[in-house]
Amino acid sequence: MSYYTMLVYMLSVTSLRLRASNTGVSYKFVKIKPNNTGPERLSPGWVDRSRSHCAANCRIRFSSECRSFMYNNVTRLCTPANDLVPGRPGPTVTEGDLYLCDNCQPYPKFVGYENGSTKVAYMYDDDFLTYADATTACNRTNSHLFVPDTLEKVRLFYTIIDASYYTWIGLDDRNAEGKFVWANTGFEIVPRLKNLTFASGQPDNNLDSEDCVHHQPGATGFNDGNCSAVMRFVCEK
Ligand SMILES: [Ca+2]
Ligand SMILES: [Ca+2]
Repeated sequence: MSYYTMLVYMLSVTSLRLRASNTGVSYKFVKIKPNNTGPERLSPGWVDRSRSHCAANCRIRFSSECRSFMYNNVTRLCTPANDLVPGRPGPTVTEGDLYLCDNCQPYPKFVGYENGSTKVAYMYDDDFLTYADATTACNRTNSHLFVPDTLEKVRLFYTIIDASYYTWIGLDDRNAEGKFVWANTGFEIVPRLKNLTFASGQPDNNLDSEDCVHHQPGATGFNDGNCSAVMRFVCEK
């Protein structure tokens, strides 16, 4: 075997092994009974051939976002879903039974919170990203930067974070100077909440370059900072 033939042989074996390991991954889904948690639906369901095809198609279409699915044995409706979140409803009669992935790779875990009319799932990330990158990171998990648009959610925000780290919230005036809008709705923060939640003297658009809002260690309230700074962030959905 020439050196070249051997190299080609080694490369082909390697790629075969890679393909085998790629296609050889089988995900184990176990049937569970939801209690006070329910799955987050990823899209409307479709009629599938079988429960195992439903599982496979869920993974193919939604990759690692497919963490669970619902399957109706009679109608064969297959509904793809994500993590289980407290406060979400379990499967309906139409959706059938709930199956949860037992051996999926770790996925950002959202924590459910419910108090009166406040019902959110949040994830405190330990990455340090710019405001735009943090926004993208949240969007990848079908979420947005945390929006403390009520006093209850402001209080919740401070219980989620480690206050010794700079942390983005979903509020910025990137589009119109001085008009701070929420990441989820685009609505402007109401003056009362703005007065209550920003640190004294903020927002000040320092050096004409501060458009993104964050928690600042040691400050009693939010600050508008430079969007290119890298800091921790909280996602919400
Ligand atoms: Ca500004
Ligand atoms: Ca500032």
